[in-house]
Amino acid sequence: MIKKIMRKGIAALLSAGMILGLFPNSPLVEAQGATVSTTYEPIDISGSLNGNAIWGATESSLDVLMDDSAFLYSAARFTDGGLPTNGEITMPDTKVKYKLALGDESSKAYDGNDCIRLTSSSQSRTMDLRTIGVYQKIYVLATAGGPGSGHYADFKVTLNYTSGQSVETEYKLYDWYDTRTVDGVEKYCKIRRINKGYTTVETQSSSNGAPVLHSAAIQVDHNRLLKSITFTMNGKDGNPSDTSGLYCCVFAVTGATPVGVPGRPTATAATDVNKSQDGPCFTANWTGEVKGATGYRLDVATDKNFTEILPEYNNKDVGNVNSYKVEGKELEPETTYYYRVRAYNTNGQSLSSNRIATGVPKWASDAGITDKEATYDVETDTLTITKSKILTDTINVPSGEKTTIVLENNSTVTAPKGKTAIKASGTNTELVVSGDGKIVGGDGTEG
Ligand SMILES: [Ca+2]
Repeated sequence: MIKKIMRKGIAALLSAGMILGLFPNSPLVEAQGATVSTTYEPIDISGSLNGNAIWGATESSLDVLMDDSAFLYSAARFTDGGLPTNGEITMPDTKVKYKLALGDESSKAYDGNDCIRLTSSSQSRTMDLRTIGVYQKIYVLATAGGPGSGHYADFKVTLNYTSGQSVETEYKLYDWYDTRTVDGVEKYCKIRRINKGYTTVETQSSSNGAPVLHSAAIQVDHNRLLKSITFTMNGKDGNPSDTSGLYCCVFAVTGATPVGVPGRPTATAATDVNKSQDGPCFTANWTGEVKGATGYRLDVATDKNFTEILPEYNNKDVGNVNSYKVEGKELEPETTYYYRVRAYNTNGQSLSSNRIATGVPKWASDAGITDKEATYDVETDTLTITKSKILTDTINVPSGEKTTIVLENNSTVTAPKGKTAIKASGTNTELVVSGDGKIVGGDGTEG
């Protein structure tokens, strides 16, 4: 029987906020194990949101503006022209799927910051990809306020790769009341807006479907790992000195694979893990049922978001195999590594597989928990403790994330003397402790 146990002391340390979790790591459209046309993977932009352009379900309309005169709104406010409360938007022609930033419940949709907003006083913003990926194209859903119909904001998107290169793409971001057809830019017309100071939907004076959001595709080097994207506003009609009254808002970013790439492979548990001083190594494994794959590329990192990839194992072509021994001078003893793979064929690479950890995360080993006493699932952020343990230090779960600790086999976790057993702090941190085991204080009292 699973019972939820939580020490009062722990509960008090929990932040009330929930992790946003706006964008799942799994793609919205996917056909596992088969060659697929194009897969779209919404990219998490939650860490970069600095603008509030959508009137959320419960927030004050006084806090919201897209440009200096109007704002968008959630369908929780008005269904006519409101942005969907699940955040999912599909473009009418290309069927590109976006996921807009929103709260974790539809009753709170779009409350708080909901876009990357560039203004004359904040002309550039870099978005770090939460999980670094390989794509053929990046789609950006954005719109501009201020240039006026027939004009545009000069808008730059810089793709920064883990290998060090940066590639800049420049395009015209048209006014949200500009409904002309532009090559390569698709319009999303199912929105309306509310004027500043009002709480009712603007009377639509035009019959042309404005306002609109613009969706544009940007080519990506699909042989490189994309690390971050920098958005820069560069003036009206190509004049960098004319930024007054211009507003550029990015609402969502989606990555797409090339057409005809293999389906996403499934990584499986590491074997032959050796963390000793004498030649640390492990074998990475994945399933071989992916049709159409002619080979695989492997990433190995020291963090689960792959921001610290080992140079030797950065998008490494390991050939058409289903396991690979990871070793070499870059590997340190007593260290947990994270890996994932992508299948490729002549068309390009699939989306990245699930991630596998070679042992318990650092926040667990820092408290004295060893790989023999616990297992760790990266995708669900779950640490499962299977043996009784006297901690050498407090377990400090990562801040800003949702972590689950499961106590199995009636295991007892004993707090270090004079210290808390488990601590969660920081905003948007959530901790769930469950299982049939228990936590006791360092003095032997029931936790
Ligand atoms: Ca909002």
